[in-house]
Amino acid sequence: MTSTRRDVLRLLGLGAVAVAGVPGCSLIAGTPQPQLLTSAAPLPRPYAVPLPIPELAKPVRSAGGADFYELTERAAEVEVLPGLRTGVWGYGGTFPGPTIEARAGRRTVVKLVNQLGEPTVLHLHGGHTPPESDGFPTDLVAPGASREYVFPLEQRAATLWYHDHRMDYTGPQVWRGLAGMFLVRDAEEEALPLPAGERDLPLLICDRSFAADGTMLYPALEGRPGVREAYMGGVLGDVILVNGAPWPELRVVRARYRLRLCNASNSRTYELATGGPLVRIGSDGGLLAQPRTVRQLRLAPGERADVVVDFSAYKVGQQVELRNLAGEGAQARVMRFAVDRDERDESAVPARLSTVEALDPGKAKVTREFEFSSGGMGWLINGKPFDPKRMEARPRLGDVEVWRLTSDVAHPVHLHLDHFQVLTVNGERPQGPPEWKDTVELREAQTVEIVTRFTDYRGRYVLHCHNLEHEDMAMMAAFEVV
Ligand SMILES: [Cu+2]
Repeated sequence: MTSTRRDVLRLLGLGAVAVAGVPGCSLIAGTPQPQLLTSAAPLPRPYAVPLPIPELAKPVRSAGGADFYELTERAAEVEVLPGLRTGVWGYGGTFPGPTIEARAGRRTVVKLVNQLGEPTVLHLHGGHTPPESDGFPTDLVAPGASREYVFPLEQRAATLWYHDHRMDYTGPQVWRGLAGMFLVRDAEEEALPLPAGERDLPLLICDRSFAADGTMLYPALEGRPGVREAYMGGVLGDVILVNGAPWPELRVVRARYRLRLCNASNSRTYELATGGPLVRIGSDGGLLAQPRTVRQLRLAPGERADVVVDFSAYKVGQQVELRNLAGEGAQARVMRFAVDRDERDESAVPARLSTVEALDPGKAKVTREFEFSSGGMGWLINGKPFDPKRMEARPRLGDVEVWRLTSDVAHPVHLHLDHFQVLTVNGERPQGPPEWKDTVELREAQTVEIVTRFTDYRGRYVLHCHNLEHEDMAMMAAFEVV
């Protein structure tokens, strides 16, 4: 794999930068949008497949206050569509990978063993991680090699996920299956009467498309020239998978469930709704201060939301669809809950969940600008394609900073190292008290101001678009905490 999309980008880079630098020109009209790949495989009717729950990873050992895991990346054949075999790249050979359950403040060490034919990089999305373990996109684990990632997890309980983060190839490698959930728990959250055990459900949502033989379709890395570039706006699948199963169904009891919704799609944004109330209790960075009831929930790639749904509002025999109001046809469906039987429910959603410190933008020493834009044959931040050696910012450890992000088309922007709070969207304060985020969706032609504080670790990190095709086409910037 010698020629990459990056080469194409470099060839066209100068012209692209010049065009992108023209303010107010009508680039948006010609800016690539995500493209739908249509499956040739026979697709199951919705809700015919039971919802799988990924296995919990077991530590290979625990010592010195740390838990040690081994994750082997390998190719495997799994049944995604009934009756067909699909080749995946999976952590532990499964898609999604096993769920890792960890405790805040307890060191979790993951040894990544790469048994694939391509280099990989592991990133714990939402992890407050030292730089050498954060999965900088050029810190490659070569085929046949392994690497230990150390996660101190000095952070709040939260729904995180882990996935591949290799420069220029994150899109195809995540698409092939390299993603899994990672739950951080803590005593504060466990003291609350929230639904737990089997009623605390990780739901990793992503879209894929399949060739007639069940192979996952993805615009070819090599082969016909220009195919990859045709999809630079993003790749959309026509099958919605939850925990790796197409439009699955789960039998539920008449009780509250905590749904840990994670949008692991390459470029699809969902607008999730059940027709009933969704009680939001958590965001990317853990519990909200208070629950907030919503009717629908927007989730851009990389974002998570924890919601409680009370199925006692339904009768036994009723079916509750989780729909995607942003999708059409089959892509408007996600999964279904079939209300199966009565059960005693001692869970509750307390009116106070946690304390969320409001970061004060008045304390910010610096305000930085990051412009996310199209560069013709790629994507740019501040007019430049990603260069892992160039530091776009050098924030000082301990400092509060305001980052002003602007977009042309929609970009879900993900900041590594520290969580942030959204201050304004197009100049307006968002509704409700502050919450901790690590990914925020910039919608078309928006300006979003975030405030963050750089804590604990000096070193190199990245800020990037989490539309994985945008990310792979260079929409990333490195920064160094000094
Ligand atoms: Cu983007």
